[in-house]
Amino acid sequence: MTGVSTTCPYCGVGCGVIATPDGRGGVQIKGDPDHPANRGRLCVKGAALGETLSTEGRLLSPMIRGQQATWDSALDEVAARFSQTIAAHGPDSVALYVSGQLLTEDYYVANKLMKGFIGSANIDTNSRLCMASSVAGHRRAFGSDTVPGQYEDLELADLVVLVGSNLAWCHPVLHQRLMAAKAVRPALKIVVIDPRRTATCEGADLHLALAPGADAHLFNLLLCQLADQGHLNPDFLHHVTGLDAALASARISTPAATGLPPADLAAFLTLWASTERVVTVYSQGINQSDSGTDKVNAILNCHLATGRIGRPGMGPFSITGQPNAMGGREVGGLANMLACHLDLENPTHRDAVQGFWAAPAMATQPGLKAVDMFRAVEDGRIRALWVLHTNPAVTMPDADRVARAIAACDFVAVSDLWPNTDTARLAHVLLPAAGWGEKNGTVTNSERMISRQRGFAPPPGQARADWWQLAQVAQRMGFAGFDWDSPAQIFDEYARLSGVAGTLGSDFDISGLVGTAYEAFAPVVWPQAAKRGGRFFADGRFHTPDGRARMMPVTASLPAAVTKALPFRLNTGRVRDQWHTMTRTGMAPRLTQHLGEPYLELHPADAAGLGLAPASLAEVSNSHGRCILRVMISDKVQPGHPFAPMHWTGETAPTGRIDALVPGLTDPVSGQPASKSATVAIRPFAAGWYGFALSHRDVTPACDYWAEGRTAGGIQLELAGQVAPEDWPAWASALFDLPSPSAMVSDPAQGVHRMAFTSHGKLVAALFIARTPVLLSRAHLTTALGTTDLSVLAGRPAADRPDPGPTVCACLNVGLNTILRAITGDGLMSVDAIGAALGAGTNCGSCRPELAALLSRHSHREAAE
Ligand SMILES: Nc1nc2c(c(=O)[nH]1)N[C@H]1C(S)=C(S)[C@@H](COP(=O)(O)OP(=O)(O)OC[C@H]3O[C@@H](n4cnc5c(=O)[nH]c(N)nc54)[C@H](O)[C@@H]3O)O[C@H]1N2
Ligand SMILES: Nc1nc2c(c(=O)[nH]1)N[C@H]1C(S)=C(S)[C@@H](COP(=O)(O)OP(=O)(O)OC[C@H]3O[C@@H](n4cnc5c(=O)[nH]c(N)nc54)[C@H](O)[C@@H]3O)O[C@H]1N2
Ligand code: SF4
Ligand SMILES: [Mo]
Repeated sequence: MTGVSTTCPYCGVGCGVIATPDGRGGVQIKGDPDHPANRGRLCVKGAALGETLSTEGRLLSPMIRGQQATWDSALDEVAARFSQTIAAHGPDSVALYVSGQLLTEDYYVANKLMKGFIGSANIDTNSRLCMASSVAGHRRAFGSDTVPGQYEDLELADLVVLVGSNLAWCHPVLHQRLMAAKAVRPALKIVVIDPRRTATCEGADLHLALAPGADAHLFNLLLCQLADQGHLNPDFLHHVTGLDAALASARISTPAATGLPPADLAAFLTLWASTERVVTVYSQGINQSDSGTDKVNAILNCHLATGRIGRPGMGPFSITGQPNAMGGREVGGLANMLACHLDLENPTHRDAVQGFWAAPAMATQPGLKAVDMFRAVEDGRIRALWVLHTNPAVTMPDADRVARAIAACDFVAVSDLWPNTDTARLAHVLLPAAGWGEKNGTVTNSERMISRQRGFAPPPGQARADWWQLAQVAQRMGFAGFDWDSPAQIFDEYARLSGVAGTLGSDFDISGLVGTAYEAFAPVVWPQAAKRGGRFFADGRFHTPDGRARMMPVTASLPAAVTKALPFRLNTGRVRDQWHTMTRTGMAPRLTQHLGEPYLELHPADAAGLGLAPASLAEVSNSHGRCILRVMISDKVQPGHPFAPMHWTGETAPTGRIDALVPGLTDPVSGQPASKSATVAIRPFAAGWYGFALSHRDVTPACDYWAEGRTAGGIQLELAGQVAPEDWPAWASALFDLPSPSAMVSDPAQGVHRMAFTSHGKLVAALFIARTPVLLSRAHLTTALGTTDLSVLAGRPAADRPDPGPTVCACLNVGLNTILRAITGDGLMSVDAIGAALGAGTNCGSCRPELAALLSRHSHREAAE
């Protein structure tokens, strides 16, 4: 079969992928050289897509209360429960919770069903946890939710400022484009603003490790500097209102509030002020805050005041996280929006959409935003809920409370690929969804480029596309206008509606795509008018009532202070090789090797104060919940401000669900939760024993702490408990569900127990127990599964096979020790030299910032010696 061109299902960069099924069940994945977003590049997650397509364990048929069911009965059940609930309690007693990973066509159907036919706007999306503050900031400033710029602006700029964005790990291909531009033109300066020293700081000219949450102070100070030093743009300010009020508020901010060294602060302010071509990229470090909308506007204010917007190489750039976060905003997936950038609260807009849809019951008021929606589920205002393509029992703030609310809801339907996600396990009706590569539709990336996702394999079992599920339920609820045969027809209807929106002044008018050849559809940026070059606002025309942009007065605030009882502020976010709740990336062994366990990155001074040793376990808690996390001591975080990743779940590490600790505190304008600033207490977890296990098949340990990761031949488990079992062989047999071990090494006085289980002479499971964290080479041990080599019980690699250490380059499987040996032993001096010697960093390039960090650490050491 020839390659199918499609779009990566992960981040908002929206890279083109060529997928070529090999005819033997496998799929070869390559970057699409013709896709304008990536020109053939892929990051490590994209490159590993082929390893995540196994259908083993997939949800293959609808289930009603744990029993297999037909599509007819499952869809009838969802429709009937929704209709009955509405009849008894009104339209606001039902809700849809959807996702920025849905395709535009899925999203369109969900939105039409809820806002036009059920007559409630209780449809919200995980974009509330992600982009809502940017949406609200854009609408306040521009009158519309419009991202003005294009990716190439990062390459054309003289200064790129990355605020609260770990671009190197979260938008790797865009980061590579930026670094490539800087390599050609070193005058391009890069500044990273992040309390944490991330991989993105490698290759940056300046890192501002500001006080957490102090961004609005920083941009207020910048606005003052712009005004005081003659950098305002009087011509552009004719198109802008609110300068004086914004400046008056900005004047209250003080340098001290930023926590920055005065020289660094001054360097940044001068650089930004004096550089015309400046792009300010921002992401979750800005959005996920209880004053996220203000922070967005503090950034937009500076670009509006200088007129640095919508022209090549300049502008504010809110970068989207999910593959279709932008498409969902365009289609009106948020509870307070209508389709095509129209306004739910504007009667003219509502009437136009109602007329177009021939809708019987338009919602007239915004629905509940995610956090409030789950509160309403909790207190019974919402009695029927349908969750599609998201895992709120893990990723919502106050996740334990959200999980309890879902569990207690009268009726819950979940559409997912897998039956065992933390959310799916709580459903009454489970609907098997067709996944990436099995379905068709469109997505919009961060630069407003619409691309096709195309199927290249049939869905397994009875799995069906999300749009089809939604349209079927709508029809079974008795609604007309949901009888499409294909996503192409839905896209066409949507494009026509956008034409109606265009006549009402909306910028989102893609009616030029009506009747487009859907199969051959090539990536296209809207607006399509060529003279704009895909950018907005250089002409000073905005979508506000008076056509002028609005600078907003921003009274900068800081997150509420920590307390004596909860003295640490917990930052959360992503790791390089995992995607959210790991339902896809968790399947690829090579993606587990980089950072394979939930951890707490803690400053050495904090660790010393708490008596926490490297690789020990910490118990992190507050009134919302409790986690147990592996301690990673690092001066990349500031004292008092540890960091933990968001990826682990009840399936992979039940005590690693970080949102159990995050309060449901939200921004008052956008409703976006403050996911990066929970206050917590930390203390050592009193582990009586630590363990590491390998198993050729999935097992569920019964102990205080466990974390699972996939390896080439099965799974690996990190384990710990307070009280050691009396009989380790019996405990191990029960864990693996296997008869007694075939080999064992024990030193009970030292608390050391090692045992191997074989089947037909081959290693199928192994357990390593110690009183202190198990310091054995995981990379070495995991290669033993399925072999006859029982020397693993010795726990050390043989002399002829040096331990490669933890994986740095996941594509070519090159470990830390191998790289360090080459740097020190062979005197390698550059990332390219490492690539030439070991291959590391030469495939997708995602690890290049880490290679650069290893090199710089080594050269520092040499300089100090
Ligand atoms: N590998 C990977 N990539 C992804 C994803 C993934 O799951 N894995 N998810 C995608 C999605 S949906 C999204 S939304 C994006 C998110 O992309 P990013 O926003 O880049 O990622 P995060 O790690 O959530 O947070 C970014 C940074 O904000 C910093 N930060 C925390 N508090 C503050 C603060 O007060 N001020 C400032 N300036 N910075 C702060 C954190 O230290 C962190 O480094 O990533 C997308 N890409
Ligand atoms: N503490 C903390 N919490 C956070 C964040 C943070 O930075 N810190 N970030 C927040 C952000 S920005 C985001 S975007 C969210 C992400 O959080 P979620 O959206 O909850 O996480 P995912 O793992 O992406 O969930 C997607 C689900 O859809 C399923 N799925 C995959 N393909 C399909 C399909 O084609 N159809 C259907 N129906 N289902 C499918 C997957 O198996 C999975 O269960 O997390 C938020 N939560
Ligand atoms: S940067 Fe990586 S995850 Fe993002 S779209 Fe491209 S290949 Fe996919
Ligand atoms: Mo996101």
